[in-house]
Amino acid sequence: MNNTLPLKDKFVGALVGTHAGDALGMPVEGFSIDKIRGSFRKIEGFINSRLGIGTYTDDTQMTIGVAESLIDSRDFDGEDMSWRFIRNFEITRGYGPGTIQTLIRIRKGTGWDNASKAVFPEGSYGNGSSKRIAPIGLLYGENTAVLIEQARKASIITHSHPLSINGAQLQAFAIAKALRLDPSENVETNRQSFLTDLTDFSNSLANPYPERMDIICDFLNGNPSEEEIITKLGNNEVSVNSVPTALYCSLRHLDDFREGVLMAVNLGGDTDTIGAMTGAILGASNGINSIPAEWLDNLENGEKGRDYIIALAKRLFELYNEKLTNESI
Ligand code: R7I
Ligand code: MG
Ligand code: MG
Repeated sequence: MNNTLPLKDKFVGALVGTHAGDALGMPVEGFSIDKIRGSFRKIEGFINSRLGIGTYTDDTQMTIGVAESLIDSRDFDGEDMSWRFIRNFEITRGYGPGTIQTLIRIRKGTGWDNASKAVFPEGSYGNGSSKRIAPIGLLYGENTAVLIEQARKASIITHSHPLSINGAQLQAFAIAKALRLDPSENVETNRQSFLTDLTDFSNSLANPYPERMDIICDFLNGNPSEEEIITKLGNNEVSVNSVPTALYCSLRHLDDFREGVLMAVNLGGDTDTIGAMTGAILGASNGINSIPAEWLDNLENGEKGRDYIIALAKRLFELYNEKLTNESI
């Protein structure tokens, strides 16, 4: 992979970017755009809230679980990963109801690949599997067929609806491609190649993903209002109404972590999650040093906080290198 930015910095950027985007959006999750404007005019940085400045939510907590499991099992292991989710679970982080019920079922003995239809008969179409998929995109990005399958398996632990599986695959693919962008290249060139890759990939997915990518192409050629973005791409906790929105924010501000994540959060709705997904993509493309220093300083840093997440990303990078050497990815 030719890149002027060390790949390790990009692995760290993707996981800390998830934390930063999540923590930035956390205080206003569920706010309408009008409520955000009325309360803050525009969000420009961290805001205090019930959980405290820089605190992450379920999005980052489950991303940590995915990374821990991949590292310790040295590959995808659904049983191990589901128990990481259960052991790391802290209700105050704000989990989706379907995810909570599914994890309870697994804890009571249902198999990891069979538990996720507890609440929704066809499986949840929430964004709960897309939001945590960054480590899969980082580890398995060498081979798209492998990436697709590993993202599917990591999704179905809690989200087995085809639209959630596709959302997780699209987000994982976006992270894998962002990792391979060289930020020292011309941003327009990078944007075009990233957009082409995402559009081609989305054509293999169920509707409305291909339709959403067409809207993103149109948006990038114009200057849509925030209302138009919300109306046509969505900003809620459903996969099809949040993964494409994160892709658009990332494409629009491909060389600017701060602006991309702020755009995501200022749209309102599922702000922590769209912020986390945008942060993962822009951290993967631009690396840890693209995250504003004052934001890094504000991230929670307890037992499994910022420094732990940095160490996890470095261990995931080591595993990636070992697998590359052994040709096992
Ligand atoms: O997807 P999930 O883990 O929630 C993630 C959200 C993020 O915003 C996190 O930050 C956290 O706050 O929670 O949880 P699920 O309960 O699986 O799905 C989220 C929501 O999507 C559900 O509560 C439903 O509103 C909706 N949903 C469905 N509604 C009807 N029928 C998901 N699947 C269905 C369905 O099949
Ligand atoms: Mg959350
Ligand atoms: Mg959320």
